[in-house]
Amino acid sequence: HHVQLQSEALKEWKQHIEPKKNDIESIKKDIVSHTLETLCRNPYNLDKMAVYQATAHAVRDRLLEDWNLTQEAIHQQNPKRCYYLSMEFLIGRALDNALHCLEVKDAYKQSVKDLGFSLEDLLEQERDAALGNGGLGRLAACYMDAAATLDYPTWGYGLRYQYGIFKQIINNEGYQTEVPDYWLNADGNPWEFPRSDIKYEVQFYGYVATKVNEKGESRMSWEGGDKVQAMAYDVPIPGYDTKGCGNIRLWSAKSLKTFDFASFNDGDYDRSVADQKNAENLTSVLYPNDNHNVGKELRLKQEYFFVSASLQDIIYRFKHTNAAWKEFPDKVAVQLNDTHPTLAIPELQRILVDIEGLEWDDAWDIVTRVFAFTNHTVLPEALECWSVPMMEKILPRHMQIVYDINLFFLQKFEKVFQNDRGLLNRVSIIEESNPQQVRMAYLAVVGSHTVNGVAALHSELIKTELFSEFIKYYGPEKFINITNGITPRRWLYQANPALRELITETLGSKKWVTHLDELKNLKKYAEDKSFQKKWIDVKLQNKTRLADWIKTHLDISVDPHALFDIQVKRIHEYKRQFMNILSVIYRYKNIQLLSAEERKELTPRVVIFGGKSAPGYYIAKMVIKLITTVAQVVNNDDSIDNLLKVVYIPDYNVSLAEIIVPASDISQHISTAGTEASGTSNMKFVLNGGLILGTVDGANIEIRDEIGEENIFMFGTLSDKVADIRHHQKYHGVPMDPNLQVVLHAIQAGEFGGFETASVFGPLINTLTYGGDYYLISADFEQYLDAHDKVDALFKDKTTWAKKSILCTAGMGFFSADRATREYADKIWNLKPFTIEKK
Ligand code: BZD
Repeated sequence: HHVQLQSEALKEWKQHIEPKKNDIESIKKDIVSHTLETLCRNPYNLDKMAVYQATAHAVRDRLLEDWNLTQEAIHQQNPKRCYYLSMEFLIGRALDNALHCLEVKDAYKQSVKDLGFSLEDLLEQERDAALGNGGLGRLAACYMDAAATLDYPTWGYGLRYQYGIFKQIINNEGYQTEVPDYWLNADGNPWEFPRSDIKYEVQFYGYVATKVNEKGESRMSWEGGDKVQAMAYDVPIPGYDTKGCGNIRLWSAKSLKTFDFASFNDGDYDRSVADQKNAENLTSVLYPNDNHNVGKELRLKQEYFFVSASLQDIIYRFKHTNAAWKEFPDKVAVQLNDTHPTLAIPELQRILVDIEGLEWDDAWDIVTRVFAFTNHTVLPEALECWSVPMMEKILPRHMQIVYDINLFFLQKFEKVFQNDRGLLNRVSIIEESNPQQVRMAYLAVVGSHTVNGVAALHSELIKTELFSEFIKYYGPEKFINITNGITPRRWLYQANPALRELITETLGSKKWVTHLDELKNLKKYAEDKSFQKKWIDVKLQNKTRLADWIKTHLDISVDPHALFDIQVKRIHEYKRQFMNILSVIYRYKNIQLLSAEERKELTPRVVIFGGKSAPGYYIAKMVIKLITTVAQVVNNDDSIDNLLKVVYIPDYNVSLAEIIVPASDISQHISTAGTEASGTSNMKFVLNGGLILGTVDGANIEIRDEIGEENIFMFGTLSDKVADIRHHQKYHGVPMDPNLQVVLHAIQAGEFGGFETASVFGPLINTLTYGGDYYLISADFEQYLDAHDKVDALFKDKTTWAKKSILCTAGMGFFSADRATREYADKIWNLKPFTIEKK
């Protein structure tokens, strides 16, 4: 760290800095001066990007006032702090969100208009910060919003990937292709602050030696190897209705070796910059797999780089308060967002024992009082396991520490369950495979004081399945549930202005924005005819906005009065987009059979899909190909009277979600029971008055309990029946649903894309037959079609539909990220808000 300068004069002058003013004249001045001075542009040399940048700078100046106030308040109050360690933050755009949180959007709109531009145009210039795959990364972003809004002293830590999740292009043949997302382009990112004074060294490889420390004790020491530098970038996170402002600190890898002059002088220019490039590669790209672990060496290095830099920073800040190590757990809580940051556990143990000279047991006591672990999946293929030889090479000392953690754990375990060797093998952090593997989820359980699942069913499943053996030792209290939540700021207030205004006008205040339970007061209007009319009109506006987007970007015409049926999420077999498109084919073939008279009874549907497949996930990519192929056929078939349209929205991301989510009549959340830990888009759709067609899985269950079972379409095998059905299929084959059989025949007969294309779908169809229908598509198909019929029937009854839609929104108070974040603070972090003025 740099030598810190003390300047009394600066402190004094700071008092004289006037807060920014939010009248239109002041805002205009600020935008113009940023255009001229920050960007060095002028009226002869302007484009939308430049005006966006200038506007963003003007807004960020205001955000920084709050950021500085917050740091000062926390510094003075010195509360316990919480750090949310996540390899992903799927933030999306910042400008619109900041304008809303600071409550200056109208003033900016007018200012920008006076200068000759449209604010909505400028907002579109911003690239999404897409540093995440899906639900896990978006959850982290929602929790940072809530923590900032509630004035919790909570910081996020993450990685500053130069390439976020790839941009998805659907090519002319209807396949997904991937293009790198170079979001940190030459325009610069006004929403981050490079902290060139905050840098740490991170070590890799090398060997372990024994050393005698100052106290004359023998200690292990990690020596040699490579070093890479981590540099901090801060991303301010606005809170709503507070002068507090949160922060996410992202690490970027820089080389310590600037330049190899020897190679340069030899004329070997490639070599002279190679080390630098190698080091910087560490934080180049986000791994694009969700719920699938590939075990790549670079990923392990990313995880350690992240954990090492974050812990050094946390410890540096702690030491600044001159507290003793034993107070560390009273001052610091660290939440591990899935197992990705789990190396923090052996890393803190290493720092305390090897470097700080604590005894093992004292160190371990501190470690296990600091960390808590959130599990997001029970899918076996998603659980992180690292090969022991690989860890030994890259992190030799950590490997030893993990062995010791495991040994001491098993010793205690063995005292209680003496002769059960099978059990000891099953709970071992080391899996005795060839090569051996480190089970990161087990390490996270053993090194944390609390483990939580993300919805009630999921938290039960981790207790009864994934971690059932650990309960025998720890008891059930260590394992708790905190059902996920979403931020109402981005997902209603910002994304759905028409509904926001209607709700605020009806409830008579904006209190609901920070107290989402207030929405329950909408219930009394559920049957009010004039309110229903306004409600229906809001939905129609939002559907029209999406229809316009589809027309402009995809040149497909859809009728906003049709039923909008939406499934947008990562493409995964367990999420069953395949089942959805199979039912669409069933619907299509049915329409073909109907007479003109019968067709009058039908509800026109627009079925909308969106979502990315992991680039290496062959079956998921085939699902996309099937959907786009069906869309081609259906949308060009004039004989079905526009009763069905199928739309694939390419490159689904946070910004698109803000347009899509408010526009659903029905959204689908149809995972095989027991596979979707929670789901969070289900919450977003229902909050915006969309009904759900879903399975008895994840948070769907709690949504049903909150809004009432008469307001949700649920179907399908229950989770406790899934294993039996799979077992039965293995030995007796898959009983094929007759309607499903018809659909599969149609595909195989070349009705979609001809015979050549049909053969492409062979492996996809085989997932339903050969070796069993693992995700139970056939088993659930009949119930699924029945549920669709009920949706069609109800949609004709506009009044009842409107009533249910209102009751959906009214019942969603529980799913606020504010409630979830408070639960983390109370049940896990033991964290109180700091004191700061309200706005
Ligand atoms: O986490 C998701 C679950 O699948 C959802 O059910 C749940 O709602 C959310 C939030 O709790 N998990 C992920 O999104 N997981 C990943 O994206 C991921 C990323 C890298 C490695 C493994 C998983």
